[in-house]
Amino acid sequence: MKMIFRWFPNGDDSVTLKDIRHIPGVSGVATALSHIPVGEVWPLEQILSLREEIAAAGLEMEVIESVNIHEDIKKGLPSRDEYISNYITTVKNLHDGGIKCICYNFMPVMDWLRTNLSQSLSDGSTVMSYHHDEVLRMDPSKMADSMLKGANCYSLPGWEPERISAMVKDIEFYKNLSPEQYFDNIRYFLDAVMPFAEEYDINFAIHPDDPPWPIFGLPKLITEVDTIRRFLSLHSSSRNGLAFCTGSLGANAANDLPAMIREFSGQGRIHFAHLRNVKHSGERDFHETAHLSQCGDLDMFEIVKALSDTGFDGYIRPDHGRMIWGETGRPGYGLYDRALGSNYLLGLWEAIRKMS
Ligand code: CS2
Ligand code: MN
Repeated sequence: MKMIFRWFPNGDDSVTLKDIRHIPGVSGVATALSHIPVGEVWPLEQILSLREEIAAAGLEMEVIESVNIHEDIKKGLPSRDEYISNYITTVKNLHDGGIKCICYNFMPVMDWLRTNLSQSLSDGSTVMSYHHDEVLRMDPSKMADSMLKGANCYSLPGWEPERISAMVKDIEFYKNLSPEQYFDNIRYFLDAVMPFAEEYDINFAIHPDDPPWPIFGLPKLITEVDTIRRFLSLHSSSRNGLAFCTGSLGANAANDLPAMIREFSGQGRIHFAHLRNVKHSGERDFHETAHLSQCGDLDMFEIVKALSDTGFDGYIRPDHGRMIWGETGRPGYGLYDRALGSNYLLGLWEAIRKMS
């Protein structure tokens, strides 16, 4: 297992590589060439120069989060073949650049969604939260504005300008696409790309839908044990795996996360784990919390134990944290609370390993 930390290059992060290097036990970063528009090839030179910058700080770059999937692939349009071919070239270049794991998602239109990016907790910290009633009242054309307003001038992963401009039209498009067709579209993508994942020894880790239920009538893929089983069965290669995000899947209290980890990690299909905690305030309402079990509704001990018991040897990163100690930055991605979280998780990992 390697503990890594998400980091955004090109000055688009309040956290520096030097800061990350000071967190004990963190060996590398999950990062991306996020300035390249979705669908274009990532040039090898740019991958190598990012790798050098990270190596110069004493850290590894083995995980990409994310190589986003062009909307035409998700929609199943004829133009998808060209975007898939670009994707495959990017995979080859990433292999040549030493990458071992690619995280991606197949969420239509938008990536994750929250209704408040800085809700105050009783301890004075702020976190991101989600209230389903507010989403039902949301005007999709204003949604991007309200997300970006709370982003403190940093980019928000999954809320890239090219997505935002097409958002309203895209929501309409998906109204005529059945969940079956959506599964077919990801199958088409996997059939094309997985042979190259094999050839280039790269693990693919799909991120769950966040939140894991339909919004604006959009199809959802990775939400619970059944849909994950179905997704994994679309392509039997062990390279076709998961980024198991406890905060995303855990937003649905019915998901038994340790049991899911035992099943999927036991099959060698979890390549990346995003560990964070959430507190439910209603069936479809939650806010994010510090990583400790006692701060939210997820049992982080059982989650880490399930990973350890099943011989997990992929990457873990602390996911969204609180904003604390006066820090300002990209919501969820400050330094302090994620640093605390990583070391709590490393502590659990060490204790569980030594006791087993
Ligand atoms: C999110 C996502 O939960 C998370 O990690 O911040 O943006 C995530 O990075 C992507 O969905 C992965 O493709
Ligand atoms: Mn995540």
